[in-house]
Amino acid sequence: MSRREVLPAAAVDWGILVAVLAALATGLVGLVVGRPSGAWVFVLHGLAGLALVPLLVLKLARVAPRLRPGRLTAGRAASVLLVLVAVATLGTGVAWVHGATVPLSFWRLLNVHVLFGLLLVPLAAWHLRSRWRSPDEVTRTSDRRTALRYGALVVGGAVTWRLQGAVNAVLDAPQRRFTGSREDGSDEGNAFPITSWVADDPDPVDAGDWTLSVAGLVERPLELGYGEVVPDESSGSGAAQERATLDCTSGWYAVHDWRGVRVGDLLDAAGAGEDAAWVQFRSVTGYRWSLPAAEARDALLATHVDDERLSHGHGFPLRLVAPGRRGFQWVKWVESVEVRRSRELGEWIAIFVSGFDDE
Ligand SMILES: Nc1nc2c(c(=O)[nH]1)N[C@H]1C(S)=C(S)[C@@H](COP(=O)(O)O)O[C@H]1N2
Ligand SMILES: [Mo]
Repeated sequence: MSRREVLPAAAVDWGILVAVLAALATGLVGLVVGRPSGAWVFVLHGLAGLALVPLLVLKLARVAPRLRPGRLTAGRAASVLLVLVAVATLGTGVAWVHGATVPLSFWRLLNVHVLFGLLLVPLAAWHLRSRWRSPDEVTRTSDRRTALRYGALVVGGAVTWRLQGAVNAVLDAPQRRFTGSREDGSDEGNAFPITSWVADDPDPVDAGDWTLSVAGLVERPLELGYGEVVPDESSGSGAAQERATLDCTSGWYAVHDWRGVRVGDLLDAAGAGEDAAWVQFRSVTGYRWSLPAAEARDALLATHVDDERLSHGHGFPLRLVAPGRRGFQWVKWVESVEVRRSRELGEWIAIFVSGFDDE
């Protein structure tokens, strides 16, 4: 380590790589975490992001002389782009945590953060192709002082993490759930955000033409009309009811009283078999998702939200309410329940492409 360096170059570069990989992994996993037991994933995500700040400052201080306009090569231009995207990712993440909003109609700052984060992957991969450092270099160039300074960095990050709550109190920033989502439209019936994951935007479903099919590994497949899933619209007597949180990965959540039929009751009526392991919920658009059978039994197919009939945008006539799951799994406009032996992996594609083949 040269006299003027705070940390050896290899230690900084490897620290950056490890922190980026940790932030990427926790960021992706966080998209499917909906229960408080998974809150640590988001804590790690924040810590990885915070650790990147001083590491990137050190790195930029080191390489800045190489980036003067006269010395710019194509490879270095790509590196500059990488830096810009990294700063944008960190900036949008920090701004989101502190309650910033962007005036981009449909997009929330958290979407922008995810987009920049994903853009980092190919840019970073390209950068690493030509700048790979052997991990041996870290041990060769590091000493006790390096380790102590790294320790200070970690402690500093943890202290910053603690301070963030106080800063938010001063800023009067909106509260976040452990997932990072902010409250929007709870207990207000249909007046909460409408989100379609990518392109799903079907015409309103005519309840008269619509049926719900319950099929697959069952003894008696069912075909139910709207009147059979919502026996008494006004009182909802005999209907299943549940208070649950819809938490969208785009950064908002809403808590509502949902009413409808318990999936377990449908499965019992149809005589679901012993080998039923998964239950798939399919939308009129082809959008679909599966839950493990035991969890699916406790889920609701809702016709109402806070005593209002579901609006078209929220999935009329029937939508899945899957407590503890993230919003993208709460299938709207459900027309089929299929009991299955295994999970269909094509769901992961369907949620991205359904709606594109409509026209
Ligand atoms: N069929 C279908 N169901 C869907 C979606 C979709 O695009 N198509 N979007 C999902 C996403 S990403 C979320 S967050 C919730 C949003 O429900 P809402 O529009 O009622 O708020 O619905 C989910 N169910
Ligand atoms: Mo979502």
